[in-house]
Amino acid sequence: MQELLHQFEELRKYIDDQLSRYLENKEGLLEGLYESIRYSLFSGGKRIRPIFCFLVGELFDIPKEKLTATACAVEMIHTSSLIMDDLPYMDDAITRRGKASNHLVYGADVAALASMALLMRSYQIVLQDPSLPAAKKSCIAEKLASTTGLQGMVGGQYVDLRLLEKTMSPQVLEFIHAHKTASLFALSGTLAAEIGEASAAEIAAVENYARNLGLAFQLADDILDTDGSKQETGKSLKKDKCNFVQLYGLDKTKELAKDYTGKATDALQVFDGRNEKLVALGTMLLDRRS
Ligand code: GRG
Repeated sequence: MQELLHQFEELRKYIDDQLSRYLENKEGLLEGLYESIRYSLFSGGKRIRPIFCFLVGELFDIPKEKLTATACAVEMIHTSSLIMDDLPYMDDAITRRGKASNHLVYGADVAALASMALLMRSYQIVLQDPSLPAAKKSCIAEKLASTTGLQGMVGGQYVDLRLLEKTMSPQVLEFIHAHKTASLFALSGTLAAEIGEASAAEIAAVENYARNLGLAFQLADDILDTDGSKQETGKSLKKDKCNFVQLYGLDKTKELAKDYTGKATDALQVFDGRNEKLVALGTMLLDRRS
């Protein structure tokens, strides 16, 4: 386990360096906007999605360089969505990762631009990546767009903002988290599998693992929202209109998180003998306190 934690730390450093490289500013007039982007991008995120991308890459012996743009693109999308999610006309959150939300430091106008710029930059770094063949790049860009757009995170956020409070149903809540959270997890893993020329069965196994883990991750988030502290999570708590704990209670939510983690682990059987790191990642996410 110690070895794995060390590997994650090394990967985090690598991801941070690469993100800095992708966000180098060569235009003085834009410095304020870059500052706002860097403020959120380098504010202590766990980098779980790109780490997952690299772990799947290991299953298929993909050199790290070939996954760098994709892994960083996913992290840019994640940060873009956090900045937007915190805006006054969305969740109106005042803290994120233990710091004031982006819009409280730079203004809602600049925060919205920072979110938009990160999203666009994510597509651009994939499309400009010299290590990927053109067909692969357009396939990745299409998947990035569908996961973030109407059929993905934007759709999930709409249902969250407009329909959740009215219905308070488990189906609606699952729809929201499948689209807002699990879909980006799934994308990180399946893109790595596709870059590694995995078989259809292997890609399906990674997707199955990631979708279940993504939901377990969200359940753990809702548990932390109830029994965690602001110091642990670094964000405003109890802002949810309706979450799994409110629907099912704390004990049942903990049980469900375990069930989804179990389903995620089961999906890895096809990688028998080389799936230990992904199994460990599942346990770490289930037990996380931040
Ligand atoms: C701009 C792509 C885009 C989408 C617009 C605002 C929106 C639609 C969607 C919101 C999606 C969202 C914020 C989902 C929450 C996902 C979640 C559980 C975040 C916490 O992830 P961690 O714990 O965060 O990995 P860190 O801080 O470690 O990076």
